[in-house]
Amino acid sequence: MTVNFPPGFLWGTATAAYQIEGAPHADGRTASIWDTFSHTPGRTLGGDTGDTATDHYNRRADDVRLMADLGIGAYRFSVSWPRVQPSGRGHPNQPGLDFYRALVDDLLEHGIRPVLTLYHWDLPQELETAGGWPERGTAHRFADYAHLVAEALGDRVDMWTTLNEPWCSAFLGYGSGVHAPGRADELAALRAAHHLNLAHGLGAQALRAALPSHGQVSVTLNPGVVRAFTDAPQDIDAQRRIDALATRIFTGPMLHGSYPEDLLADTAGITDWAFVHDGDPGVIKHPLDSLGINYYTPTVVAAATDNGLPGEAPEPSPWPGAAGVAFHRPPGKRTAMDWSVDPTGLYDLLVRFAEEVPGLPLVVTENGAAYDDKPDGDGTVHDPERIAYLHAHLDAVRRAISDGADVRGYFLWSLLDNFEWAHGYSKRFGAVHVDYATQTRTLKSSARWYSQVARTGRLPLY
Ligand code: PNW
Repeated sequence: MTVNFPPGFLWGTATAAYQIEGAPHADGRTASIWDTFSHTPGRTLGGDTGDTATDHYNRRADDVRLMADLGIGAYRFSVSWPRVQPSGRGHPNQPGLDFYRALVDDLLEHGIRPVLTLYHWDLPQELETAGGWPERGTAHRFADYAHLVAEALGDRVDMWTTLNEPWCSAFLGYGSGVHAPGRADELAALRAAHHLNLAHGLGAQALRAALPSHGQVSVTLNPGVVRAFTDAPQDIDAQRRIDALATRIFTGPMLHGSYPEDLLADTAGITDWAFVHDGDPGVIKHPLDSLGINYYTPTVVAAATDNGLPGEAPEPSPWPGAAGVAFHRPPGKRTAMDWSVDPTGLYDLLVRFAEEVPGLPLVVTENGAAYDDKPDGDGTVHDPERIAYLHAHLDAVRRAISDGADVRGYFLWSLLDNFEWAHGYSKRFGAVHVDYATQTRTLKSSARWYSQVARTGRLPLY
């Protein structure tokens, strides 16, 4: 027996420009904040950079053929802003746009639906030098960039996403500083979050103005699945605080037109939020055609207990104003990221948004797992743990659909092993193994398994 997904369900794989492309100096591209960051000693594991990555810039056609051979129906990729608008403002760089046009044409030729993300973290360095996301002007630069890409590709791409995981951009980039640009400043992180929200709203407006009427506009979030360690009131309050900072800081303005009152109160010691101008919430709440959800693992929180001893200096936190919250290790099996495997979290998220925003289609724009995959010598890579992970999470999607969630697609992160940000090449998320010394691609058994699921629209019972 098998279970079926709805007809038309999109089966995809996902990547991001800096994680796969390489070719940082080709055809007029300039540096992004990730070039600067990864070339700064001590920022990434082993000093890894995206200079070569999976060499996708030169292997685009082969990689598309690989997806076509697997029967993948949709491909979620991102455009590198400094490739198509090198200084972050002004005229487009035609050779950069030509790369994405060729990619999209290859996809369409093979019947693969292109799903384009405008911003997957690679801000042009020039815009960071001018202040980056903590500055309001960056949101306006983003809208101009959105318009430019829509003008160039709007005739052949109909699924558009403004931002990927603005939480990571704001709070890992400017809060904890473990992502580019590596700043650790609570106020800057909150300002960045607002200007990313504003960029989404202005960018969505720019897309609507430039796209044909069938163009769909979306955003991808990584909403937190935040669980309380116990049901003691102080742990429930920790859960509320982290849910506000992880999720509602974005979904409040984007879906409901305002910042949550409790978030404003929790962060009052950091800012009075005067950087939110009258009219901003109205811009940010732009009607969406779907909401993209990325999910990997849940978070477990409790109220921090003070043991009375002088503590160590705290690490810079990605949670502004939440020093009173302790993070616990969730139970269960773990991936190579040390993330716990918890498919119920994905079910909970999908049902949450189905109830919170009735009528808004949902798309799982990323889900997947890193494992220590090794070729076994006879040309195959066996990754039964990844198959189990994918199976369990797809089963959670199916359960959410049967409980009423309108989920339209699922994108496996990732097509290829790639540059896993601060972890460099040490973490392999691909359905396809990459030997970085030779750039040889080898299908993992999960790729063959996922290919069957994508071709049939059915999840085999496990
Ligand atoms: C997402 N966290 O990143 C990204 O969209 C991908 O580019 C990335 O490769 C993938 O998930 C796997 O990590 C995240 O620390 C990175 O909470 C870090 C976090 C969450 C998401």
